[in-house]
Amino acid sequence: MERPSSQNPHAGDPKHLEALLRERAASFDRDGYLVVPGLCPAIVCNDLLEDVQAALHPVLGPAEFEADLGYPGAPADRDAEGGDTPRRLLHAYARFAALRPWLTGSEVKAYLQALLSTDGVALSQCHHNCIMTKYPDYSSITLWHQDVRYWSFRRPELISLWLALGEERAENGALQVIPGSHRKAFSAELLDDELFLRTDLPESRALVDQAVTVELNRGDVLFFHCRTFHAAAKNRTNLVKLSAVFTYHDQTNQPIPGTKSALYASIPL
Ligand SMILES: O=C(O)CCC(=O)C(=O)O
Repeated sequence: MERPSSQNPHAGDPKHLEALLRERAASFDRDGYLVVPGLCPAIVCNDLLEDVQAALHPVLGPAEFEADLGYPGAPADRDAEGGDTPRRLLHAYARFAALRPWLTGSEVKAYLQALLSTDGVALSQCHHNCIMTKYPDYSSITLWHQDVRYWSFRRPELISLWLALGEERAENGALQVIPGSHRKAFSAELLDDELFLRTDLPESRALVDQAVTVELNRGDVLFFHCRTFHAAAKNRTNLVKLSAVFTYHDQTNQPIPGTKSALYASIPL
């Protein structure tokens, strides 16, 4: 996939910034995803990487392991070979102080205000909020899905921020997205019992044929809508892939009380 040129939106004059954000919001609205190269400064990525490495060797909880999810290709259980392969370091907002000022800072906020069309943005502590790992050998395949399937908010209008902490390419399991899928209405038959897309049906095959692989470098950010279908393959390289993933919503779009989405308070930006 072609990557847009690197551009710091806050470097130019306010009029230019406004126009740039408007243009990018229109592209997000159409495609359901947006790549912003270099949105996270190198110093923030490097500090975070240091803390993440310390939390992975040995794995410090709370964490989720590939075997816990049982996605295709995952070790059968925690006692199987590769059973101790982590998938996600959880509660990343609370754990990784190096990232907090950037996650709630002016640049990220300006993007989310534009993409969500609101002044009041909040970061959810209940969804994603993790360091996503993809290890060689024992990482699994994530089938086509929409993140909103297990989320309970008044409106299915949340946006996730995926920060690459290293190169993301097809070979190491970069995310793939189906452009425009956040806007399509789907019949329930297209989804299996776990709400993954059934790719054996011609209608869903036609969708998957439009998929693009989102290639990222360290510091690049992918924003994607919670209804955008996405998937990822195994990591076929010998280096672990690390990404930080967080989800934001409009403050007027509150989680439904009593659901998992309401377990922890959101952080207003
Ligand atoms: O990196 C992957 O395997 C994709 C993860 C993903 O899509 C998810 O957890 O929702």
